[in-house]
Amino acid sequence: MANQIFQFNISELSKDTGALKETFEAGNLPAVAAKLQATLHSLEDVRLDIGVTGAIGSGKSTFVNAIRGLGDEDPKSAGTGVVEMTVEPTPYPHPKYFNIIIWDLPGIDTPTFQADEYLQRVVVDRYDFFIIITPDSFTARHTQLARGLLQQGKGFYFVRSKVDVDLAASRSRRPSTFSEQRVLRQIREDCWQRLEAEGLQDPKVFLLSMFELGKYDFGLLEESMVTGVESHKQHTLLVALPNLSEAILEKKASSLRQHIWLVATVACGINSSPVPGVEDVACDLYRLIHALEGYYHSFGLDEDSLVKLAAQTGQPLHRLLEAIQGPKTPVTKELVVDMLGQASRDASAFTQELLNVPVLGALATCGISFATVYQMLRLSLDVAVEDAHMLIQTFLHITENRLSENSNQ
Ligand SMILES: Nc1nc2c(ncn2[C@@H]2O[C@H](COP(=O)(O)OP(=O)(O)OP(=O)(O)O)[C@@H](O)[C@H]2O)c(=O)[nH]1
Ligand SMILES: [Mg+2]
Repeated sequence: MANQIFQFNISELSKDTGALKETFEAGNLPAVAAKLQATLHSLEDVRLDIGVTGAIGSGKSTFVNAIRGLGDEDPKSAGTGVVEMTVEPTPYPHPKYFNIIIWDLPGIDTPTFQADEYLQRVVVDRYDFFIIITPDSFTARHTQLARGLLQQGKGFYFVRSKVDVDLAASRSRRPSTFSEQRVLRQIREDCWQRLEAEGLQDPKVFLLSMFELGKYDFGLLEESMVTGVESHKQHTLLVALPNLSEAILEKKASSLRQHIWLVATVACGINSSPVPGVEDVACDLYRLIHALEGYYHSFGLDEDSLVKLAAQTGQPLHRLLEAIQGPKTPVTKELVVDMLGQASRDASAFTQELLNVPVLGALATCGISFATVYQMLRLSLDVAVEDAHMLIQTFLHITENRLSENSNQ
């Protein structure tokens, strides 16, 4: 099993960095680690800009906040309300991943709206893709904008917001025959028909309530955004997305798992020093603190995220902390040393497997360190993934948020 993981990852990575495999085989670990460090940095530095547009009052700013995991009252939130708020393109960096910028764009419903002018005004080239929001039917203005984006080669997703309002209205008007699925299907079909009537083929439409983001189509939107973005930006976007669907948790886990060997090589190959109390293991503890903090941020297990989740779900923080298996304190050197000590007890069998992989012969010199670090990261990631699944199932009651009717997206 371990052999397969390594062979897969090495061949994947060597596609990107041609000389890497040769360097590995030449046994030059510092050179390999330096290259991998550059790869890690480039993964962390990728910039991503998302433009959020739509009519005045459609819910643009509320979406900008929600996708960054913020409520309306957070100091870093975009202003929201019933009077027109967003007049100029305004950048809102993700609170944990500053290289991801969500742009709150002006409304598209000015009397003289022209898509070309609008796109020029908001500097269309700046964005990786757009979200076009409406709380009611899509109009010619939305499709004009979409066509403008198609001409510029920019991707976009349509969001039909405030579906909670439609559902509540329908429920109160026709309580005896109300069917949530039927109302959602009608909204979806109306969106498709109007967009297709305006000449847009196969429009991607996602039904959302910004106040119950985990329901309806948000998980599908997350998956589509990740798949649609350029491949070198996928990991960056993925780890930053809210943990509101089982599918997104699994995708995050798989992307982070693929990087474990990379982090372990850098941690053992650069700035490594003996780990006190853990025999034969030398590594860079700060690199590991950074990696573990990355896991906890991405899966919403850091203190800030747990405090927010407690407030959102009305649960006392200590209940959430009792329920998680992973660390309940900030990641310190002492904690990492302790985790390495635990991992070293299981690492020796793994070390043997590792040394049997020919291309990793270069790592033989630091085989025990590498195996221990790898094992620690792998166990920590697995626990973080389990905790994240448990949190969304137990506290957010999300088990499956795919709608069967949405099968054509
Ligand atoms: N019920 C419900 N209300 C929503 C939803 N999304 C936004 N709202 C509310 O709609 C109002 C307008 O939302 P904003 O996010 O300020 O809309 P905007 O598009 O940024 O508006 P401008 O900046 O004025 O163009 C606010 O009162 C929001 O709370 C939703 O999905 N459901
Ligand atoms: Mg606004």
